[in-house]
Amino acid sequence: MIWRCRDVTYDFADRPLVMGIVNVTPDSFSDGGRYLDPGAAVARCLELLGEGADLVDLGGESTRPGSVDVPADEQWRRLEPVLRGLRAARPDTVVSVDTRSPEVARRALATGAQIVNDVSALSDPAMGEVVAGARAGLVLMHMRGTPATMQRDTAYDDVSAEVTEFLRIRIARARAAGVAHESIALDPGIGFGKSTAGSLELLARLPELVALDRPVLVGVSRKSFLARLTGDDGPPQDRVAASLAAASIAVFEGAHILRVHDVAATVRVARIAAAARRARRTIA
Ligand code: HH2
Repeated sequence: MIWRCRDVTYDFADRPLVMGIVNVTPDSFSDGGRYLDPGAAVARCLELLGEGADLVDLGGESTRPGSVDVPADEQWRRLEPVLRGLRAARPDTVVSVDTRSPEVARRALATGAQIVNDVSALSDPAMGEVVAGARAGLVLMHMRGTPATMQRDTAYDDVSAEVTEFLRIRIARARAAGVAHESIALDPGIGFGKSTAGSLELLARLPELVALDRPVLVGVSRKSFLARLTGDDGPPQDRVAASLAAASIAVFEGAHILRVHDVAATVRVARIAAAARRARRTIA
């Protein structure tokens, strides 16, 4: 299995990738307001890389439940100085840009980003052409509706089958726009229009998504379903242990990429879970 992202190719031979999250937003659910200053955002990226992140995911728009769309110009106003600052400080950094906007993606790719993380999975058809034109990596994520509406209806007949079928169709959309099969990664969208039970079921049935034969990215870091399970009512920063437990399960069930806030701990957890997964394969 390989994932081609412009001039970078990942092969996932020995361990999953750890993608460090930096949200350049005033309102993200966990780190909102902390990295709005470009210098602070670049410093956070360097910190996460120092902790062992393989790549960083930069976002200029929160997609937490109930959030409202941020215009492309405003997203880019937030992201541009961070992308440029990071390139100056660490030119070899692999950058993913978390955006649903083809215009933001186009500008980010022109400024050196390698991956577009589109939580709407090409809802705007222009996105496919932008990604294809740059031969960039593409993350297709399942979401029901939009961030503003997605938690209104979280009931599914069969959540895993529906997510897998949705992503199969979006792979075809990406391919039709010219995106190479080897550049596509998939994400079940934990917490995006999912109940707690639905999020757990998606983790437990991750092998169904892995069977589509593309790298699978999982984002459980500090999400609220974890707090509902542990009964903690503290801030998202208190959900680190719960996040690590969920990340470990994701890797054991076949995840290739973990999108996380807490990089140093996740890198270690991912190594153990990946080793256990390999051991199981050896037995089977
Ligand atoms: N989760 C969030 C944002 N982007 N992208 C992918 N591919 N998968 C995810 O699970 C995912 C994502 C939400 O987390 P965060 O970025 O921390 O918060 P916010 O959306 O409030 O900025």
